[in-house]
Amino acid sequence: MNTKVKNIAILGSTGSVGTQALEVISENNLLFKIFLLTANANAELLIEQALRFEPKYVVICEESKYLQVKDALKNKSIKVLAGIEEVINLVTHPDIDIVLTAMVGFAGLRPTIAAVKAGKDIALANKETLVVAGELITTLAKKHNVNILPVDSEHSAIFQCLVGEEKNPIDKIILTASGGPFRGKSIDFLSRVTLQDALKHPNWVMGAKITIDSASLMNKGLEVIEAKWLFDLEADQIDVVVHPQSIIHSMVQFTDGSVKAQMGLPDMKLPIQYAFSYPERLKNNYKRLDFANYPSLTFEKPDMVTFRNLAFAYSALKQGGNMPCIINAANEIAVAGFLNKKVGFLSMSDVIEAAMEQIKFIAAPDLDDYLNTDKETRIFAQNFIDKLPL
Ligand code: MN3
Repeated sequence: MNTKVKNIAILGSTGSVGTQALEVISENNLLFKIFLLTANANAELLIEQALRFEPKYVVICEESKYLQVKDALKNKSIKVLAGIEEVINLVTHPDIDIVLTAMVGFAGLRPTIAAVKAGKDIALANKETLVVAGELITTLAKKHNVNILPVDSEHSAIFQCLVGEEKNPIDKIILTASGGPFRGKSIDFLSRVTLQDALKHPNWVMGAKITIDSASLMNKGLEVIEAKWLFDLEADQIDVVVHPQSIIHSMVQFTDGSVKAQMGLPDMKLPIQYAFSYPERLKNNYKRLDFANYPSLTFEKPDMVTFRNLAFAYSALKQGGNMPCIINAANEIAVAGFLNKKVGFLSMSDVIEAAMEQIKFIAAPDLDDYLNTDKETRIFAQNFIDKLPL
C-alpha cells in the first residue's frame, strides 16, 4: 500500500459530488488531505467545511461573499480568497496532487485547463468540460502526462472494466441510463410535466442541473460525448441502453465479443473513492449489492424520438468542432429557464435545436472560439426563451 498522503483540491465542494467527496476523505483521513476548497456562492456551507477540514486555502467565487467567509475563518490559519481567477491560479500550486472538478457547467473549463497544464491528475466530475473542449483537454493531458480519472459513475465503470486491458482494442462501450423519472412517457405526457416531477430522480440523489439533464436524457447525451474523449472512441462505438435498476454502471465490449460490466449499488462515493485511490482499491463499509434484492435486471432501447436531446448529442458528436459547445451552452440556459419556470420541459429541446441551427459552426475551434461560442450561444438561447409564449 502506497502510504504517501494525497493532497486534494475540491472545486465545487458545496455541491452534491463535492460534499460526498468530503465524506470519502474524512473516512480515509490518513490517505487524503484537503488542500483547497472552492465554492460558487454557498458561503455558509463552505465556512462549515473549512472549519471542519482546515484546508490551506478556500476560494469563494462570488466576490460579494468574501468578507463573510474571511470573517468566519479569521481565527484559523486558512487563506481566504475570492473569484474564479484565484481558483485558476491556486489549482497549479505545487503541493496539490489531485484536482476534483465538481463545479457545475462551463465554469469548470478554465480551472481544469490550468490544472492539467500544471501536471495535476484530474478527478473529473465536471463532464461539461470534456463535452465543450474534449480535444483540447485530452491533448493537453497527454502532453503533460496527466491522468484524467472519471468520477461520473458510467465512465468510472468503463475505466474499471479497462484495467488490465490496455493493449486490447475496444469494440464498443455500452453506457447505461436509468431513463430518469419520465422513462416510457409520451410527448403528450411530457408537455404537462412540472419542475417538481422532473426533480424526482428514481435512483440517484444529485444537484438540480444534472437531475433535470437526467430527466431529459441530455445527461446521457453529454456522457456519450464525454466517453468519446475519455476513451478515444467514434460515435458509432458508443451505445446507450436504458437499465432502470442502475446496478450495471456501464459495459465494455471487446473485439472478441466478450462484454465486461461493472456493477454495484448506485452510490457516487464509490467512483469518487476510486478516482482518489486509483490504481488501488480501498476497503470501506458502504452497503453491498445483494443480488437477491434484484431478481431482474432489465434493459431497453432509449427513446430518442421523444427525448430529442440524446439524438442532438449524437449529432453534435458527429459534427464535432464547436457543436458540442453549442449544445452544452444552450442546454445550460434551457435548464436554468426550466428551473425558473420560464421554459416548458419539451421546449428545452427547442432551445437547443435552434442554437444548433443558428450559431456559427467552427470546425477547428481554439480556446477563444470555445469561449466566444459559449457566450454567443447563451445570449441566443436566452433571447429565444424570452420570446417563447408562456
Ligand atoms: Mn452519470
